[in-house]
This record gives sequence, C-alpha cells and structure tokens, in this order.
Amino acid sequence: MIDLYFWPTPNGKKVTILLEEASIPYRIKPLNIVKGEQFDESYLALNPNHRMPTMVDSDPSGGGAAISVFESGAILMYLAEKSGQFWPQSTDKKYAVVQWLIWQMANMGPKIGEYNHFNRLGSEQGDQSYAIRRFDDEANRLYGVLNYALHKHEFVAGAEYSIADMSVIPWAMNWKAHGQDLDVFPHVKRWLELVLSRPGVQRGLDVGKELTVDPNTFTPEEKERFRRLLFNQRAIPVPGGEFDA
Ligand SMILES: N[C@@H](CCC(=O)N[C@@H](CS)C(=O)NCC(=O)O)C(=O)O
Repeated sequence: MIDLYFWPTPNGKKVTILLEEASIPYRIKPLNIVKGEQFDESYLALNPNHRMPTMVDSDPSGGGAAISVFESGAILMYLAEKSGQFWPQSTDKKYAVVQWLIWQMANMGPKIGEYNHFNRLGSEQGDQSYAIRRFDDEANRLYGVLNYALHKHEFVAGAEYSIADMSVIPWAMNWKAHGQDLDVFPHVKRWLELVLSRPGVQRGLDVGKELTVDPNTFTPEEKERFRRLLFNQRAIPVPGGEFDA
C-alpha cells in the first residue's frame, strides 16, 4: 500500500494526479504544514528536508522492507516506474521526461514559490520591489520556456503524456496568480485545456479539498504563528543536539 503524507498544495497534487491517473491504491496521511507537522520527529525521520510530500510504499516491487521517498519528482519517478505507466523507458524518451521533470523541480517550482512569497509579503517587511521584479521576470521567462516546448510537441516532454506534464499541471494552472497572461502563451493555453480535461487530473486535483485553509480567514494571532513557522526557517538540530545556527 502507498501512504502519501500530503497537504493540498501544488507539490502534493503532482503525486495525487499520478496516483489517480495510474489507478494506484493509496491512503492519504494529512500532514498539516500550517500547524507545523512537517517538524514532528516522526516525520523528520522520513523527510529530513521537512517539506511535504513524502511517500511510503509498504509493498515494494520484489518484496523487502518498506521504502520511503521524499521530493515530489522522485516520488513521481518511483510510482511511474513501479506501475509501468507515464514514463517511457527507451533511453531517448526516458531522458526527455527526466530533463523536463528536473526543469520543473529546479526552476518552475522554486522560482514561482519565491514569486508567491515576495508578492504576498506585505509592505511591513520593507521594500520588496527588486525581489518582486526579479521573480516576476523569472516566472515570465519560465512560462516562455514552457510555451516554447509546447509549440514543438503536444506534451511537455514530447508526443506522450507523462509525469513531466503531471509535475507542471498544478503549477501552471495557477498562471493568473503568477501574474501571467495565457494569450501571450497560446501553446501553454492549448496544453492546459487538454490536460485539465482529463478525469484523472481532475480527481487528483480534488484530493484533500476539504483540508484547504484560506490564510485570509486567519486571526492576527494565527497569521503571526503562520509567519513564524514558515518564514525565516533556519537549520534544525539533530535529535538531542542543540545549536542556534
Ligand atoms: N522540492 C520539494 C518542495 C516541497 C515543498 O516545498 N513543499 C511545501 C508545500 S508546497 C512545504 O512542505 N512547505 C512547508 C514549509 O515551508 O515549512 C518537493 O517538490 O517535494
């Protein structure tokens, strides 16, 4: 059985899209990152990066002890390989998918994450205009890269729908919140219409809807707690260790 430590954000939804598309049985283990459950000792043992998602497979192919994997891109590769779906294995197609998956993990996810961070920060943290411009440019550049790829082929990594598409969908579907205009990126628009119409994608995006919290409804105390928990994170000590890095 696959257990997925999950909270309904784009990085979690990449994995639920694949689980639904590939009809893999799974259980959701809600990991409330707003309350700070990513720092629980038991979770750190699975994911020392204290981020969501993490997957535990208690029934790995070939038997043996349970396997635990963190980083959404690595989880997509694990599940696609195990199910034999959405990751073609000829060397050329395999690495076409890998390069786009790593592009999403190393570029689109982190840079747009920073775009969101600086745009939501608020003026009480001082002048953010350079950071906002920097990540707005970067978001625009990345949508351009995606548009360029999709003008050459139907799907992100080529002619076949794959885990590379699944890694991009929950991010690119929020183009408006990223300050972008899809009329400027018609190939992204065409592709989004196509992939968002897939029933498996819709089911994957729906997972955990009931867990969603709207930070706009937080009391001032909750807002402050949220800020302290998620912003300005620094190194955590190993168990029993103590330092103020
Ligand atoms: N590269 C990681 C990023 C994971 C990530 O940043 N997850 C966010 C939610 S989308 C998180 O757990 N945030 C909690 C925190 O910042 O403390 C992956 O793709 O798995």
